[in-house]
Amino acid sequence: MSDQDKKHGITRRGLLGATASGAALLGGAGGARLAMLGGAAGVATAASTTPASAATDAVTLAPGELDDYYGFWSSGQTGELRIMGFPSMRELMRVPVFNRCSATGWGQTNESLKIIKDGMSEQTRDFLAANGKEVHDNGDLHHPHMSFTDGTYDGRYLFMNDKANTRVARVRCDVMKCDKITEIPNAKAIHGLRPQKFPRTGYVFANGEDEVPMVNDGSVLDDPSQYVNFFSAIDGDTMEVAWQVMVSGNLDNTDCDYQGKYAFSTSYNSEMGMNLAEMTENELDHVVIFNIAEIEKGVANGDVQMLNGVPVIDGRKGQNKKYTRYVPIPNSPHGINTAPDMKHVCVAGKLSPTVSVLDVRKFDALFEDDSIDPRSAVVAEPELGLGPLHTAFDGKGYAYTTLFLDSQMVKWHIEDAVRLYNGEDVDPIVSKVDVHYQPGHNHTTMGETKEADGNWLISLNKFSKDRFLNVGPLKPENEQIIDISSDDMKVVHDGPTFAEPHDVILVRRDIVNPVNVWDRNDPMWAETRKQAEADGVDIDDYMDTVIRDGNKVRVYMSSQAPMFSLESFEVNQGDEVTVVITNLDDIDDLTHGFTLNNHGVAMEVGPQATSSVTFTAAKPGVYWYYCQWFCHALHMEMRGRMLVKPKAS
Ligand code: RUQ
Ligand code: CUA
Repeated sequence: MSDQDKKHGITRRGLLGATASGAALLGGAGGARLAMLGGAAGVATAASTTPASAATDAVTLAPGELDDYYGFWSSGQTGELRIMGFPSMRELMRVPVFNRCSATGWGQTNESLKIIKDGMSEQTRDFLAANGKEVHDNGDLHHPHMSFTDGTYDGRYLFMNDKANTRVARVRCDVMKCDKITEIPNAKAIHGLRPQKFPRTGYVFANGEDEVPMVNDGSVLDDPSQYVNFFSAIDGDTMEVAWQVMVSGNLDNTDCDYQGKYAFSTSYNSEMGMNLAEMTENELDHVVIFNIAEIEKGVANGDVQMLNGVPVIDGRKGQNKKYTRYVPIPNSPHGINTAPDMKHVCVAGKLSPTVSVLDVRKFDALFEDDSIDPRSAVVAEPELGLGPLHTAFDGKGYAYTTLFLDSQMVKWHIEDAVRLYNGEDVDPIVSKVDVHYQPGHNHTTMGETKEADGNWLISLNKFSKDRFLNVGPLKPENEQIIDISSDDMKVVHDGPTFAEPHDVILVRRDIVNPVNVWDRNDPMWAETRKQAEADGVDIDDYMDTVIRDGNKVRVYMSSQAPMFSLESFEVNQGDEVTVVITNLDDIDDLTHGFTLNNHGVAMEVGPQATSSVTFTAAKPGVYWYYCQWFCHALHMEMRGRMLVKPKAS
């Protein structure tokens, strides 16, 4: 414990508990219970153990040393994916997905615009046009997850959600670029997302969080009795929505089994409440279990309604119980995580101090006989502490749950919790450690696969408060690495990050094998290639061709350090100009760029890649373009001029 901690520790932590529950959650009918939670938080966190020094070395790598794991990080409302080296926590790369990226031109290049627009609905296109935009330039990326084969990561793809604009995206792990974005119809606010674990991905399961009328066209407005929610299964290969299930209540997080039979989602608003008091009213909410084979059968037999091109199964409560079962769970459950023992599913209670443990082997019976009480699938419900949100696993039978209100991580034993539930006198809790502060997600190395190795645990804390130099009212979040090699967990590293890393996966480095140089036949620029062929230009070769096509001008050039093939090109004021560039350098790390002065135009052109950008040359005059990626001793000289001839008036 530091001197500062000694001085302020307990009082400050007590205050934090009160603030988090009091300010953020208090109010309405649930207020009294929540206030109690906040008050108790101060008491529960009296013990404090802070950084041991020896273990810190393990997370510090000498210059030139490589990490053992890739960390794929969400960035929340920043909208991008981040790649970190783990455990050093060195940020390696940012992959733009739902955001607009100034460095790479994501959201501006023709190649990226095609990816973003291809999966967009007609309504969104019209809406954006009415707002003078082509694409959304924001997103809220919570949950990045890798594709699976046979219960473990396979290094093909990463999938992720956009809660802000109801989308699911895919990133190719060979080049670490986004190649598909699908707007999910019918559902609103895609939140929880997980790929199918077995036999492979397969489906990407995604939850809609916001309740809206089934057909949301304005004909029904303030009548929540007609609101529904949708669970979506997206085909991970095509990125098209395969089917959806209409459910009762809203949907929060989701996961699936290791057998390929079931997916399951938490609902914190089984009440279908429209305000805080209503949403937190019931002592029990639920987990919905989805029977994948039965749903597929239902879709094949036409037991669906088609909504916006998607077959939708009615899986609401009280409907046919062969598609879904609803397991009552206390209270406003949030995280749901399947253990690497391939049997247990841990559902974090959030407002309940419990984690409910479901046994997937009990699910068959629920669907074979719909008179069986769905609660029979619950095999343990240990009381762990206040504000349980997410659970991670070490592959050795232990689970690690974040306690938001207690600002702690609790290590507990799953089978012991089952024994306790069966009336045996055992305490499943092994230890608790303070984290700083208010943890949401946590993750262990390979922890959501059957290859969980139990080497490291990370806690993603929503508040950093006093842990770093003050940078003003907006503080970074704090991610803490926890050594779990012994029963006593030790916090060994603080890592600040910008808005807001909800979630992360930690992937063994041998699984991820990106290329160094692009393949010239990459589909990323297939459209551009087609246009070039029509123009008689070979984009795989040196090119310095300007094609005029009415008031459209296509400028083809190649780049090779330290030169563009065109030192200048001329267009007329008002022309629609497309600049196509192939980077002919085929060396590691030799990226060029194209930035056009005072035109808001910039793009990355990786080694052996082709990129293009289109704009209107509206201003007469001389404008320099330059390479914005430092590529050579004469990088500054890597530039040229666009000459814009004034309109004859
Ligand atoms: S949720 S803090 Cu968006 Cu992953 Cu639980
Ligand atoms: Cu090319 Cu800098």
